[in-house]
Amino acid sequence: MQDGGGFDPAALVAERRARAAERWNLDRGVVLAPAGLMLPIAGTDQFHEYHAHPEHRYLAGVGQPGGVLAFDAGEGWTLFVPQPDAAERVWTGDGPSLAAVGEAAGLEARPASELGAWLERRRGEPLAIIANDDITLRATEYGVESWAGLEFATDEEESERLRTVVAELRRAKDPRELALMREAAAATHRGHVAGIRKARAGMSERALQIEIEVEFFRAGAERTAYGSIVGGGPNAATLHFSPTAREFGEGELILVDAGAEIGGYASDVTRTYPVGTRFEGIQRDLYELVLGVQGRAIDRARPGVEYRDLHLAASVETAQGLIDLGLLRGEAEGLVERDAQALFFPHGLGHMLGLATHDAGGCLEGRVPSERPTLRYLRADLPLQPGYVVTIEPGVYFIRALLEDPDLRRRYRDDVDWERVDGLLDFGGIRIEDDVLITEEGAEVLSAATPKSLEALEELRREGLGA
Ligand SMILES: [Mn+2]
Repeated sequence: MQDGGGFDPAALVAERRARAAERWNLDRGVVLAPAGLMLPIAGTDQFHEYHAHPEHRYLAGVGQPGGVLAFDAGEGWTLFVPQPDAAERVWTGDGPSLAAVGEAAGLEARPASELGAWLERRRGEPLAIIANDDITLRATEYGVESWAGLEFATDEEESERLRTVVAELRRAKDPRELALMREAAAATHRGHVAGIRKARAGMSERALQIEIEVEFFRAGAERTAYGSIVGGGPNAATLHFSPTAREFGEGELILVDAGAEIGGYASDVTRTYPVGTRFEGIQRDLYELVLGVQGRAIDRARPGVEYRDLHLAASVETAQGLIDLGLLRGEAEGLVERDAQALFFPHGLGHMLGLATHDAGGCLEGRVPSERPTLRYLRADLPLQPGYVVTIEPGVYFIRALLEDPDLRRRYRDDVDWERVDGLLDFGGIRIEDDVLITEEGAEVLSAATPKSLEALEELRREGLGA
């Protein structure tokens, strides 16, 4: 089936499988990539929201609960998909036909009831399992009568090698993936703009979350890519804050980190804006600082650049900005060597984005995350290449858990103007996050439409408040 972008989605998924098989380079044996099963909510007859394992979804192009993508080194790929029986069809419907699933996958799809016999014919062969490895424990739910009876020689190390290959392939997005990520970014844009217009003093974080998410869904989102973060005032300092009934107060900032998911692909965008119509005083200074750091990081992002270097440059610039504002004292590079800026910017510059919000393959093989506060939460450590999608999301926060820690206050006694910091403990925080596609020439911001300049945000706030 031809898509609007002039490519054939099923053929692109077939290409992914061909690349994986080539790089796996197996002479014999079997690889299983189960999607995962529906997970019951304990004590009820309900299930958690289903999310197919991204490795299955990447290689199969679909993500049916209980689906298994199977590979035989000699015969190639087969997709097994559960078919509901009559009783299940009464309650949950027929579901997609085998033919439809197979067409989307670019493969012949077989009923899951045939998986047992397919495995039986390969009894005792070397076996690797990627994606969801629950099949050895819950075989009957995948339609396999007895796992132990198959006498497979499962090889953990080999499974890990094959997983790593898939994670590496997933870094550079193909045209179908990029089309979905653009759709997700467009839906996210609609939600954020609605939020920026509708926020006001007296509205709760939960109410704003609903206004934003309803636009995601109206624009085609299947789910939110992650739990939306909406924090007003001091709550904006909590990096992954779950919205509450707390109402926004006059003069506060609102931080919204929320993204739509379409076709399994995530968008991840953060905007920070005033409850009123203007960023005031220190809000304005700190917003300009974070916006400058973010803009320069995006400008530097291009093929060959180490993501870690972008993060370190952003750390030095954040330190310099905090020195200029009188919150830190000393010299920026020396402060970063001692991790002083991490008191205010305690997370990484961003991460890979795709079938997961924190997508696979973020660290080059062999690179071990550092324990240093500046690097501890850096989720991407690799040279950027065309087709990679990363987030770039610096921030500055006043986090009580760090700034009231007596050990940290002692360690950074001379580096921080503690009196000023103590006056800002209820400030909250500022984060600005965009989704960035690395291109041959540099970078394209997929979320560029969503306003972030001071002027654009203030104008939208005036419009929204009718001011
Ligand atoms: Mn993010």
